[in-house]
Amino acid sequence: MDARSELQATVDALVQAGKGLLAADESGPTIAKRFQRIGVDSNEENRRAWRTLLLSAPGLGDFISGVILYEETLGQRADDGTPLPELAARQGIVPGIKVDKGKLALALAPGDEITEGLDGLAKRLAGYRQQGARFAKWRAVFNVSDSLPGRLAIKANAQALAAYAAICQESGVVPIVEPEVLMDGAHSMERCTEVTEAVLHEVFHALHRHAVVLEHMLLKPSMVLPGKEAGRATPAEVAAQTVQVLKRTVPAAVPGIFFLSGGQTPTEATANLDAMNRIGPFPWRLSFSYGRALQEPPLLAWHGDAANLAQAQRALLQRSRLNAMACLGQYQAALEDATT
Ligand code: 5MM
Repeated sequence: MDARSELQATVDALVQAGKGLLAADESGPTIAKRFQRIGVDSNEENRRAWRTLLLSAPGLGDFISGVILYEETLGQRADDGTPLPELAARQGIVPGIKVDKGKLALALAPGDEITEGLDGLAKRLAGYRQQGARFAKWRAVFNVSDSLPGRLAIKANAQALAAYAAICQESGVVPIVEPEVLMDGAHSMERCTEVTEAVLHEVFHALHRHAVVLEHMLLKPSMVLPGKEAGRATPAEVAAQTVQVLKRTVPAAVPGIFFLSGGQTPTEATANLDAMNRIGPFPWRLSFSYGRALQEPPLLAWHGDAANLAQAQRALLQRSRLNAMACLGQYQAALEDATT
């Protein structure tokens, strides 16, 4: 298969009606934070057990088309020796890999951050491909205040996202471009709208400059929401505002927009996605690429105890099913009470 057909095949496998992505790519410090909540030590064995539980949930492939993994997981095996990426692939779930190296303070721009990881990326991608990864993810983070993010942070992160996406495509790996406008703070929904629009404009300018093929990439944005300390917006408000920003900034050639949950509760993330899909049709598929909003219920059910495995897998399936319905605009809050 030539490189273009391979990228297209991966996009087709990921972008399916009524399916989304599971983000299970928490770095060391982040997974430690998640485990701390349930009193579980973040050692390699516990991380392997948790991610094996997720990827082996029977029927997960009915709702999940791809999973984003952390580098360590790519090399881990289930108890029977099956490599974890293969466990996903057996369920028809495409394995992907987080390739950024995290964020750090942007020099001479107080309060702003930049994501790093471009050095040696092409070489790393070749290794990840051998381990089964067919797509990648890079996350840029934007803090919000009256003055943040600054122009420099918007431009520098857009540039890095575009350079990453171009390197991925040249390596036969589909890039997911993730610009996250954070919910932290007391900013208004209007301020989030303004920042998200500015960020997405700059990201697509940079992608164009870097000759990234829009048909062979996916976007993973945050929804337009008020800051966490500024109260809540209704799903109808979130949907209207988010869709307006996307229509203004994301070219129709992009096949799929897979939202991050960003600190919303699992039910909020589902209801907001559903509200968007009720006001379609759109040129792109609108779906989910949730981490916390998919993993929180099964994590609380698991508690690090193998005896809770089946119950935790049922909780993951239930959340995945509800989000799959939201992709079709068919979610109903009453379904939250259904037994898992
Ligand atoms: C924003 O985080 C991404 C989506 O997860 P949520 O739905 O929970 O917001 C997630 O893929 C994130 O990029 C990974 O968890 C890696 O995060 P860290 O901070 O560990 O690099």
